[in-house]
Amino acid sequence: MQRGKFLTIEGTEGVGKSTNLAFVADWLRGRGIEVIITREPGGTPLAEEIRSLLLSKREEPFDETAELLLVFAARAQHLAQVIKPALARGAWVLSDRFTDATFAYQGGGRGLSKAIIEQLEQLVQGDLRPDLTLILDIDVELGLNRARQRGELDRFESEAVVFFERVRAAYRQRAESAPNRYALVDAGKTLDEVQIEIDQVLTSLIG
Ligand code: Z5A
Repeated sequence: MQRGKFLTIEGTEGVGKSTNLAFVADWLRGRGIEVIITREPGGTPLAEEIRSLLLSKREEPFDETAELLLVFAARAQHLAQVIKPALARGAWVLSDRFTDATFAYQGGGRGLSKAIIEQLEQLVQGDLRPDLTLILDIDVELGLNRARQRGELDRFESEAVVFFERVRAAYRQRAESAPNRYALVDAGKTLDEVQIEIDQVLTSLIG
């Protein structure tokens, strides 16, 4: 059995990940591919509990290393229960965020060491990396305006603009460092234009 492909979608707030995730899933299913949709942090009942811990606002300051370790704890569970079994039986996995979000939010945003994140990545994932990561890129203020229209903000969404500028820069840097693994999509365009670009990326992936 041929291993399925592992696709992830990333970006800063209000960039349209959820909207375009559904588009990618429909696109692949329309070509007869079995697709599992999942997300991080989360994707299993236990990992979703960790997600609630990470996203909820609290009075106690959240230690940045504790945050980093919780993200990877959720990921270990997600990989073991969902991602690896699905890939092994030939299904494709489409995840709303994965480890690039850790490099962007905990690395870029919080300023934690890239080398430490890489060590945890190796510990938790071994050699498993996404086959393709779509990074939706948008002006931070424009994305935050879209996100704020959805109502109450979670712990991450409440960060300052400068935090998201660092997150965005880290994503862009990753895209530039490995153009074969990443597709950087301009998400500031209309939804139709964004999806034309995603269609082209997927067409070249399928070959
Ligand atoms: N996090 C972390 O720190 N470290 C990690 O390792 C991981 C995660 C894995 C939860 O993520 C938090 O976890 C996240 C980072 C942290 N920070 N936050 N917040 P999340 O992915 O669940 O949360 P989110 O970023 O808020 O994602 P979201 O709810 O899926 O929102 P979205 O992707 O931005 O997209 P959307 O709902 O599809 O779009 C937003 C609105 O814009 C919506 O009304 C759309 O109709 C509209 N939209 C979309 N595209 C367009 C275009 N092209 N034009 C106009 N309007 C558009």
